[in-house]
Amino acid sequence: MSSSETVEVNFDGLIGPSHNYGGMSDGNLASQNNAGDVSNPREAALQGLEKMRMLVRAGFVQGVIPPLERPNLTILRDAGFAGTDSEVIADAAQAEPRLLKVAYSASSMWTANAATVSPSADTRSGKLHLTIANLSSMLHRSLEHEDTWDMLSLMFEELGMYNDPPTSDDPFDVELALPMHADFSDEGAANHVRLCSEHGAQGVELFVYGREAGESVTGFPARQTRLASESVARGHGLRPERTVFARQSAKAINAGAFHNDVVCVGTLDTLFFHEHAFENTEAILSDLRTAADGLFELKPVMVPDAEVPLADAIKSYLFNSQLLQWPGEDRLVLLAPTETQETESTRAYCERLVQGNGPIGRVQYVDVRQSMRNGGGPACLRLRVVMTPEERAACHQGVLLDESKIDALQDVVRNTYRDRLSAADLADPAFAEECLQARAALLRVLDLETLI
Ligand code: SUG
Repeated sequence: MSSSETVEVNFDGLIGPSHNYGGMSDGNLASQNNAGDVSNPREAALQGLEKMRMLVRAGFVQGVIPPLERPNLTILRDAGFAGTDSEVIADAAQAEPRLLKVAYSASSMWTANAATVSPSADTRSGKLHLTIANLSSMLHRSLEHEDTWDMLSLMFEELGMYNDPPTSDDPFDVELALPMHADFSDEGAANHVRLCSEHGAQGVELFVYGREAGESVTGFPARQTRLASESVARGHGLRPERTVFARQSAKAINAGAFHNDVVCVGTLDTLFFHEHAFENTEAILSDLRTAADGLFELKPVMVPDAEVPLADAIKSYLFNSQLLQWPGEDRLVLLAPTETQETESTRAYCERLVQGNGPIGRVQYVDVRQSMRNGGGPACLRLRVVMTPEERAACHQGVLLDESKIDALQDVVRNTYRDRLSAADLADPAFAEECLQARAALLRVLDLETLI
C-alpha cells in the first residue's frame, strides 16, 4: 500500500482481560444465550490480534485501541459502595453481582461502537470528525464514552486532553458524546456506512436509525434514534445532499439485529445487505443513488430472505464482516466469521456470490469465536477511519501496528491474561489488580503510559 494514498485504517479493539459472558445486552441473542458461560479472555485477545496480523500481512494499515480500565469502580461507588477498592468489590459481589459484571465488562472491544467517523473529504471544516457514541441504551456500555473520549483524543489529537479546544490547524475534531438521554441514543459507526468511488474522494454517508426520539417501540430495544444520527451528521458538517437517513426494519431488530451492521455492510460503491435490513429498501436505494449522483454509481448487493433467512444471517453474522479492498485483488474481499462458513445457507450463498461477476470476489473466514459469543463479529471489532497520509502522520504512532508490535502485545496477553473466567471470579479483589497490571503492560507497548 502506497504511503501517499488516502486509506481506510481499521482500528481494532484489543480485547481486555475481563472479557466475560455477562448476558447484559437485551436484544443481542448471542449475549443472552451464552450468559453465564465461562469465557477465555486470553484466547479472545489472541484471536483478535491474529485478525489484525492477517490484515497487516496483507498490506493494510492497521491500528489498535487498547481496553478501557476495568473494573470501573466509579459505577460501584456511585451505587453507594464505599471503603477501599477491595471492600467495594467484595460488597458489590454480595449485594449487586449484576452491577459487578457491568463494572467489569470488556465491551469497549467492539470499537465499531466507539464513535461515528466522517473523513475530511466529507466535512465542511475539512477536518476528520469523530463523535464518541454515548451508548446510552445498555448500562454496561454507557460507562464507556468518557474514557473513550480520553482515549481517542489522545490517539487522534496527540495529547488532546491537554490541548482542548483543538487549534484550527489540528486535522482532527474529536467530539464529546451526545446528551445521555434515550432521545439521543447513539451507537456510533455500527449504524453508519460511508460509500464513495475511492476512499479519498467525497462520499455519501448513510445513517441508520431504529426509532424516532420519543417514540416507544415494542420488542427488542432500538438503540439508535433519528435525532442522534441527524445530530452527528450536523456536528460533522456533512453536506445534506450527500447524506441519507434510513430506518432499520423492526423485523430485523426483533430478530436480533441490535445494530444495522448485523444485517448490512458497505464500502466504496458497494452496499451488501439483507432483504429485511431496512424499512423501505426501494426508497433508501433511490435516496442513495440521488446522493451519489456525480460521484459514483451505487452497486447494491441484496441478499434475499429466500436464500439466507434472516435468522441465519443473524446467527452466522454474514453481514458483520469486513468488506475490504484487498491489496492486489480486483474485487472486494468479505472477511467473515467462521460461523458463516458453518451455517449451511450462508456458506452456500458465499460460494455462489464469488462465482458471480458482482463486486465481491472472495470470502475469507476468520476465527473470532470468543467475541462472537457476545454478539461481536469481525466488523464490530473495528472502527474504520479513512485517513490521508498527513492524518496518519499526525495521529499517535504507537497505535499503528506492525507484526513486532503484535508479537509484543500477544506476549503480554499470554503472560497476564487468564484462560478461564467465570462470574464468580469477578468477586475476587485480586482479579482487579491483575486486570490493571495487564492493561498497564499493553499500554506500555503502545506508548500510551499516560493512560496508566
Ligand atoms: O453492544 N455485546 C455488544 C456487542 C456489540 C457488537 N457491536 C456491533 N454490532 N457493532 C453489545 O450488545 C455483550 C456483553 C455481555 O453480555 O457480557 C455486549 O455488550
